Amino acid sequence: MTNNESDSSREWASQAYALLKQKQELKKQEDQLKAEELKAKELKAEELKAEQLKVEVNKQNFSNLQDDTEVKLGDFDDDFTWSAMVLAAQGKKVNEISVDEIDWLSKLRRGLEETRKGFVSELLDKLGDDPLTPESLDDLETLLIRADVGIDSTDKVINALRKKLNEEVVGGEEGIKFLKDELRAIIEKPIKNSGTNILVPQKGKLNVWLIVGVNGVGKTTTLGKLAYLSSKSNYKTLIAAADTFRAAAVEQLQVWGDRSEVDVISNRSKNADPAAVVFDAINAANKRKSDLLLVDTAGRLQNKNNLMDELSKIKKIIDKKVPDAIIESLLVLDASQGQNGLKQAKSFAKSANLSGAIITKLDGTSRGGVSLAVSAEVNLPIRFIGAGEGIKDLRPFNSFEFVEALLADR
Ligand SMILES: Nc1nc2c(ncn2[C@@H]2O[C@H](COP(=O)(O)OP(=O)(O)O)[C@@H](O)[C@H]2O)c(=O)[nH]1
Ligand SMILES: [Mg+2]
Repeated sequence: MTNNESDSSREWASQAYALLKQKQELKKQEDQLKAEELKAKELKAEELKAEQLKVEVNKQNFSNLQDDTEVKLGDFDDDFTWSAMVLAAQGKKVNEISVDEIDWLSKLRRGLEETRKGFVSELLDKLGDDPLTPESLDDLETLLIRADVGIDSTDKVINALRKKLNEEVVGGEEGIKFLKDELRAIIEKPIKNSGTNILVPQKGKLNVWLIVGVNGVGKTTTLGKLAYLSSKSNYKTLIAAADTFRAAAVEQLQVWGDRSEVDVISNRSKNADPAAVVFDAINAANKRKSDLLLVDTAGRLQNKNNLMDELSKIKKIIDKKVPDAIIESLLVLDASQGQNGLKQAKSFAKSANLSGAIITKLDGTSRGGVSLAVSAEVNLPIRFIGAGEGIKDLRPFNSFEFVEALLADR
């Protein structure tokens, strides 16, 4: 190797060394950048998780109001024991159960007592502890129809039981359990189809819930209870008084608004246009970044076409003003109207593009079974049920609790 050659190779080596150093430096910077990026991502994920947790908590609050200032625990009675058992059967831990939940379940059980008396007690007498017979199936069929469960769902249950009976001996106890499962499956079907287990406002968007139904079924009352449930669960809530037909409707709604500390957007001038009220309410909701706008609507049946026109006009306004709003059209049905409620559901479903049902007045009626008919024959998910006139007498629908309350004596 000549001197020249060794110089140039030293040169090369030093250049290579510098290049390598540079590369290493670059790699170090790159790694650092990557680490920072990762950290940022982790932070973002944590933020997201916290946000989700908040949403979850709100969701839970929605179905599990923790505010028990008004509610007092009753005696440690049969209702209490039953309610606690139903909650436990769903995997709830003792420390997750609130007084409100127990109170509500007791109320629901008492509310469905009339339905139960005319249905379950007789059923239990008939079925007893003996194995089921084809005759007892006939009796059961009659009972289900009488409780307004509806022909479709009754057929489904009876056929399933008959099939089971052909394959094996079915004891009374086992028959009841099978019956409960079948009934629950019927109510759960539309809920599963909807892809949403419990209806809650979606965050980051305006949710508009149209409360529809014929006169007197409990729309305004239900809306009042929903406003309370929603604002207590930290959703920014607003009410639109779009029933402009009844003079006293706005006052009635204002009372509920005051009770739940939710503002009511209304237009008290005579012959105000419901769609115009909704227009104003959407402006207000946008300005305030509301999560949920509850719209009370009129329900005069004598001019049903007008009613449907009105509803579609309201929907058009919402679509135009807030295209990404999430609209729910919830049909309110009065359980005490039995088969009539089913008829209403069918006619509204045809023209009002419903997304769910709310069953009210489950307290003190003997026709709670209509909930099953609505699920099976109109394919509507039941979202809430009301059992009383108080502000807390409305809860997200839970098929397990409903069926247990319906068949509570066993
Ligand atoms: N017992 C009972 N009464 C209810 C229930 N929901 C509403 N009501 C009553 O039913 C009547 C009509 O209710 P309202 O909300 O004005 O019906 P709307 O015409 O559909 O708005 C009122 O007297 C309410 O107090 C409920 O769950 N149980
Ligand atoms: Mg009303």
